Amino acid sequence: MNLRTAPRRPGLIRFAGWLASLYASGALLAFPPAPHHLVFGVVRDELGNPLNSSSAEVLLEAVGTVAARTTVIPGMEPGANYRLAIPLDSGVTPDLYRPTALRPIVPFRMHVRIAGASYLPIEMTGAANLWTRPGAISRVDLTLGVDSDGDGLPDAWEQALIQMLGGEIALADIRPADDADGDGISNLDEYLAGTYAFDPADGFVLDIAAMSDRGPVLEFMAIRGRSYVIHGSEDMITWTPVPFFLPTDASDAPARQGYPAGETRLIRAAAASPETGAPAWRFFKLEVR
Ligand SMILES: [Ca+2]
Ligand SMILES: [Ca+2]
Repeated sequence: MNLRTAPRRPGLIRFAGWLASLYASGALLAFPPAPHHLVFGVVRDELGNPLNSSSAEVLLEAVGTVAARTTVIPGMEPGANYRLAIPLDSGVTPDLYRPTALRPIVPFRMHVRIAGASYLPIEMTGAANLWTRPGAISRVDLTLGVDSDGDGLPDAWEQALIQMLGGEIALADIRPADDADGDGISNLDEYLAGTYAFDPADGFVLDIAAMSDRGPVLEFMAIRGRSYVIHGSEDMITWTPVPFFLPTDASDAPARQGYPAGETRLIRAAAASPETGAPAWRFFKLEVR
């Protein structure tokens, strides 16, 4: 029997050393973990109103375990009442840096828990979403309630609209892109803005109510739970946010960048003067979140 021993060759040793260093660097990639994926948005009730209770919790569940949770904070910031940092693993090694960390691609679902009851938001009732982007920020608005025709509008909101339209039509006759009251605002946009989709006189309107020494006074109906930002333009092409003052603001208070509505009421907003050298605002529009 001939036993042959492979000669030691410097080149092979260097190659093995290169492999070892590659493995070591691969292990390093798994810790620290990939950056969190930040999810934020609005949790709305079945009538479209942003949740006004701080006893609600948003939970992200993946593979049967709760990976992250946060509390709903009414009026937290314009256009958001929750913010959830989701731990993501870099997925390089078999062991997750912590048991609840998500791999870069994993199905997940978000639940909302209120007073011990768990609600699956409409947006999560289809196929589970995939999580893919460490370090990114996603907006995920969540709507509670049942959406039996799957059009994104909760049944309760559609039924209320059907009653106000005479009760003769079915859920399937209420479509998000339709304009039930013919005021130029789609049913979906009325749902999001909190305006009456059956009343053409109730819409999402921004008026110039007066001129003050500070500038134009703009008027709009603010709906509880929504946030509003005014934009101005000189040419209807380039728009910039317009800071403004409310009549109740102290004379030395800084201008507001937006208005989070704690109640439904008419708002009169005096636009601040544009910064020196900036174009004058001649047109205004209102954004609701
Ligand atoms: Ca529906
Ligand atoms: Ca409408």
